[in-house]
Amino acid sequence: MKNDQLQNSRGVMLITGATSGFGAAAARMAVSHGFQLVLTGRRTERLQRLQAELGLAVLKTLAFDVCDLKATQKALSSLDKDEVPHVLINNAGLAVGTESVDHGFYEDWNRMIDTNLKGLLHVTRELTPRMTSGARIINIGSIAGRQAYPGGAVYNASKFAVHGLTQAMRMDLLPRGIQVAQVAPGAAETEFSQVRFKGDDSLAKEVYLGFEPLRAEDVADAILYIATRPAHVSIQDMLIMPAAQASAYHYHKS
Ligand code: NDP
Ligand code: 8X3
Repeated sequence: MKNDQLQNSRGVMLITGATSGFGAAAARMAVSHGFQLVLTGRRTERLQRLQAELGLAVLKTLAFDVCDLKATQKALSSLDKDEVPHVLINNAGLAVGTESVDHGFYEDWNRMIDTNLKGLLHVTRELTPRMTSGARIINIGSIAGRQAYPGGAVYNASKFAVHGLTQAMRMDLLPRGIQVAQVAPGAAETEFSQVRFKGDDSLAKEVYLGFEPLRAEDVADAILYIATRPAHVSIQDMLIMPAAQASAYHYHKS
């Protein structure tokens, strides 16, 4: 990014979970829209690679685990005034396992609740006091936060929580002029299923057989659409699905 482009910046976008999937795609797309970036995730090397790729548009990378409150506080308190986001993308999240509720693993359940719900709260609580009128927050929910499905119990619960939390956050932050939106995607091929199936590539690939899933860029496009609306326009909620998916249960597969 050149100096004159920096002066025309749309402001700072902070993305959690920028090391892969939706977060990385949103980071790349945000640069072409003129945002400056603060990129976060746990994998330092991925953050460094993205910074090398995106150059001066990246103001800072912060490697921390959103589940760890102290680490989150330490990382986010390092932001200078001009690095505080105008747009916060609460994207970091995961599903782990597909066991039914009578066979699930506490460790998996804790990871999902700690990341998808408590992690989102940690980041939001640390940043919102410093955010100013006109700022936007975009939470990444899911179709899994609208419709429960067998084997999804705790992931469903965490994303239903994001759905509710998004609405309450919008009400709480209304007097401060901070908009709060949710993007809720259906099936998208990222590293999501590799994480869910604990590194089993063939199970992960099977999820997307016989239909064309969303790409990370499709979701990034929705995020950037919301982030670039005029100040008086608030997109509150966007459900975005592959054409071959009608609901959490209905796929048209070849
Ligand atoms: P990816 O697995 O590709 O990306 C997940 C991102 O979250 C990574 O950058 C990862 O970074 C980060 N992350 C995970 N745990 C933590 C943590 N404890 N602390 C900090 N960062 C963390 O998946 P997606 O891009 O698909 O997922 C992004 C979001 O979208 C998630 O909230 C997911 O639930 C949601 N979603 C995904 C859908 C899909 O079908 N793919 C559909 C609907 C919603 P790192 O490992 O470096 O920490
Ligand atoms: C991820 C989409 O349908 O696998 O949130 O739950 S789904």
